[in-house]
Amino acid sequence: MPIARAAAPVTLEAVELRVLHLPLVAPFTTSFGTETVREVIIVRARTSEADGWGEIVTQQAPLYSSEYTQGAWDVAERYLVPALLDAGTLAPEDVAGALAPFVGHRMAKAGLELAILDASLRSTARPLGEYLGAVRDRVPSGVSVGIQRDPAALVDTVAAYLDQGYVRIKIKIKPGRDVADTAAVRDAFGTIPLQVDANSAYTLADIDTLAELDRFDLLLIEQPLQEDDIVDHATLAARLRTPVCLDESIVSAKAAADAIALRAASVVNIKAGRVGGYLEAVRVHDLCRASGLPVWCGGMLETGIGRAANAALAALPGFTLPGDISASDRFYARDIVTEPIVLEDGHVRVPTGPGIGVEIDPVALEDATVARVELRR
Ligand code: NPG
Repeated sequence: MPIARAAAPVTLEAVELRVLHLPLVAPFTTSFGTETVREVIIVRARTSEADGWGEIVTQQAPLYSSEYTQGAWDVAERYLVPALLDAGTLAPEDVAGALAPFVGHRMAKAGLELAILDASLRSTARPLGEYLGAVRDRVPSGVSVGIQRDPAALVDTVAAYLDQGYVRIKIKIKPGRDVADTAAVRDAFGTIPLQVDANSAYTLADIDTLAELDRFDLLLIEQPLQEDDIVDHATLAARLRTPVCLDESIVSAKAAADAIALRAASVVNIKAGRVGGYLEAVRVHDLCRASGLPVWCGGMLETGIGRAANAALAALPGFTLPGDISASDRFYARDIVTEPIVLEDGHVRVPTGPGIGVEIDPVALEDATVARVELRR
């Protein structure tokens, strides 16, 4: 029986959108490119009851998925925010329905829903974790390591994260930077919990190379094939001993149900932005749990806003693998919240304050802002 989730309705008066540019402490390289500055949209929902904060986790360019920051900004400003302002008084559970007529744009919808959910929960002093169904007060923290110059540099980078206490390592791979990189990390650090992420960089023609990874006893291989290659993922999963985990392909609870039915995945990465919000993320969690699949919480280089919300989500009972919920300083020298998430004994704490449980640092927010708009009723 799913837990009933009913948060207080709020009356939306205005929505502020900001584009932030946050420099990364080190370049982050994946199969789709290198990021040195995080571009992200922060949402502030002004309601009669309280203000709430959300984060739209798009990247500057549509490389991870079809969504990108200027596209999210445009659809939010032109369609999504006006629909919410028209709705007037609404409960967080009504947001997805109010936005459902607009196809896609899940990251934009997720950021808006989080801001309204945060406002609602703050108005009744209720923590997000409690609302979502958290059963833990801290969650194990894994780190996602970008592709480095060469395997030796990768070993050095991983060593530094292990020294900091991260309990699970994920390395990014791409064709030509897979078996040797994985072997180098296994050779250097033995049986540490290790997984790889391909971000859709392979096709079934690479099946023999991907099968070579079986000898490394990985926790999983994440999203080896394209977003819409569900049947090919099933073919691959039948051949590999390494569990196949889907990320980009799982855009909704329905997509998760289909992937499970087709045996395309035996593990699921849950990202609220990718599935259109934290409420849909809980539905993906519930479905996977009922089907016996482990899930873990993915990351999109979130600021302190999204990082706090992810920690709350990852405290649900089905999150049995460590997530990409690293400390704020893994990416940022200066976060936009007053108490950025820190690593404590390999774990991060689930915030216990009202709503997302963190406060915004107004100066840091202003300093990082490169565009701002406020839409009113
Ligand atoms: O710890 O927040 C984090 C980053 C985790 O590797 C990570 N994210 O494919 O999962 C991913 C990847 C990503 C980064 C995706 C940037 C999209 C943009």
